[in-house]
Amino acid sequence: MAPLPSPRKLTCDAATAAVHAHGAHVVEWTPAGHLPVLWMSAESWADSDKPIRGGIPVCFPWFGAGRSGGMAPAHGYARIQPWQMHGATQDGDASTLVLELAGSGTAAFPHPLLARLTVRSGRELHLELTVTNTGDAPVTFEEALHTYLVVGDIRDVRVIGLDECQYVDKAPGAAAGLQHQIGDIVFAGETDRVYRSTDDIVLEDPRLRRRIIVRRSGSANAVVWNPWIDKAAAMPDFGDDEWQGMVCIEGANVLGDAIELQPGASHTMGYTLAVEHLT
Ligand code: TA6
Repeated sequence: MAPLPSPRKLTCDAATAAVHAHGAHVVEWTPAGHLPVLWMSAESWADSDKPIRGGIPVCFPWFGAGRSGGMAPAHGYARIQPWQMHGATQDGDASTLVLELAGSGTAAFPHPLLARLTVRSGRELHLELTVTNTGDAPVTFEEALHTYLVVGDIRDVRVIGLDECQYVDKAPGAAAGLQHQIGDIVFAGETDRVYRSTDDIVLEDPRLRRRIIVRRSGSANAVVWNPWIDKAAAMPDFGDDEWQGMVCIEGANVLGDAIELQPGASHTMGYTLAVEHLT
């Protein structure tokens, strides 16, 4: 275990961002004229063998404990591996960074895959996760860009755009089977849902007087998570009261929407954040 080096800063007139080679982890994105958009726990680990709490964890090549359970580490190995970071480039009003992780997998997941994350920080934040099957057999994997967003107070926000979508409710004691979203999502307890959705999602935050728009491509699922009181208290890398100031809205391909790649094939999932002031 070693302490993490400082992240790579991406600065341009339109925004400031920071990216760790550890896990290809975006830990900051602040567009000009706005408050920071990505939430980071004050209690986050900063060790080379642990995931960072906050920002945009890259969950790959499985989500949670995997589709059949029992997989470790949680959310896959990619977020605790050192990715190869290529040089940053500037184009007009954005800075772009490419990171890659190649490997033959693990004993539990013995599949050679190449993952490439492209981060483009400007007036919007755009991520593309491209996975290539570098082996000679088909492989099925899960992926999520597990984005933590800053909110003024989780009890005041609403998530718009998932109305009528089906979801799996992973909160403790939740009903089994597919549920059906009625209207906007508001928060009054631990919320942990995997939606089937390809539409844009809007986080409306009256306290910070802004809306955050989440746009996805190549992503069949959106995950919405807030740990609330008990789960926050149970996580050593999450402050007991920090649940009030964050929500995760993730782009993903998980569970029944896991991606199968033939040898030599690639798949790209896109995830974009935009911020607007509420007038
Ligand atoms: O995306 C929501 C979720 O799967 C929750 O179930 C919770 O476990 C969260 O991810 C955080 O997982 P982590 O392994 O980063 O603590």
